[in-house]
Amino acid sequence: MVSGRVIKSTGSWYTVEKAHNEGTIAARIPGKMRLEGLKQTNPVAVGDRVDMEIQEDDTGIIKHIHPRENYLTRQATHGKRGEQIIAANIDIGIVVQSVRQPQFKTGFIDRFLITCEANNVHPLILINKLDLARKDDLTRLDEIRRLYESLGYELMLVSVADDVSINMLKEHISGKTVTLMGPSGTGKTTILNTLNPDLKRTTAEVSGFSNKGKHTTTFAELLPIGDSSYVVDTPGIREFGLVDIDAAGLSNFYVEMKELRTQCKYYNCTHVHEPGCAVMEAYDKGEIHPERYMSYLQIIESLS
Ligand SMILES: Nc1nc2c(ncn2[C@@H]2O[C@H](COP(=O)(O)OP(=O)(O)OP(=O)(O)O)[C@@H](O)[C@H]2O)c(=O)[nH]1
Ligand SMILES: [Mg+2]
Ligand SMILES: [Zn+2]
Repeated sequence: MVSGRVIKSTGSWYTVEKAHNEGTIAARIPGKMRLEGLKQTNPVAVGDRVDMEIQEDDTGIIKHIHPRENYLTRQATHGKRGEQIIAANIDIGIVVQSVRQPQFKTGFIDRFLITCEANNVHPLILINKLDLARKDDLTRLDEIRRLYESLGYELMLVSVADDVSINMLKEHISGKTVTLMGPSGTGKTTILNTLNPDLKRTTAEVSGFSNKGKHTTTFAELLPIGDSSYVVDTPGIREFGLVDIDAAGLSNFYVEMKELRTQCKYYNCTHVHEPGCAVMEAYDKGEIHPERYMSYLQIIESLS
């Protein structure tokens, strides 16, 4: 058996890297494994560590997938049911937003953070296109930075034309496997191309009419940055779907609520209208940021 990490998937063939700079093996999975895929449409995902049996023609048959430390999913596309694993064994999940074109939404960030909390993924909030910021944007960005940093999250402001900011990002992800997720047009692919100019991946103008991107990126792959990092670019998404989270459990994934919720009178308190709610009490005392509580209420509503 030979072990390695899946860096690319075409659906029927997988590219498996034995170790950094030690060459790759083209591998397949036995038909049986496909059927075992439960909720997900892809049984093997990029980022998976696998054991392969090497055939006479030097291709591999994947026999075993190591337990995943974590993974992120998205709704399957092309009318398929279920969800698709974007990548497994992710060191940092990056949510990409832009200052303008399109304008960032804290609701999107919160949904991403909830997903990371629920999936054991370390998040980073990346706000791009700082060059487009006007004076009032800067005040708002400062507010947002203080809000998320006070909750213990990391936030970086970058602009692809600003080498200093891009180098800071490069430094931050050094040696790590990271995913880039966010709305179309926020600059995910442009950031990737700036981090590794050899990649030359397709990007698109944000259309002036709708101010939305054009959903340029259509498949996922672990792409190398320097000689120790990997980035997974993903197609833009309009909204971050929350899988397997219900109203009574949502506050588990709000870092400022998860301890408090155990002090509520009712164990299944949703912190919206219940008497004896410790979360609402904390909110009234100004201990929970209004924006976060508002986003919580909006998400609760979307869940029911
Ligand atoms: N002003 C400015 N424009 C940027 C910046 N980064 C990216 N852009 C532009 O934003 C547009 C969209 O960039 P993409 O990289 O294609 O966006 P994406 O997030 O990959 O979009 P999808 O693949 O559709 O999800 C392009 O016209 C980029 O040139 C930046 O820092 N500043
Ligand atoms: Mg893209
Ligand atoms: Zn409560």
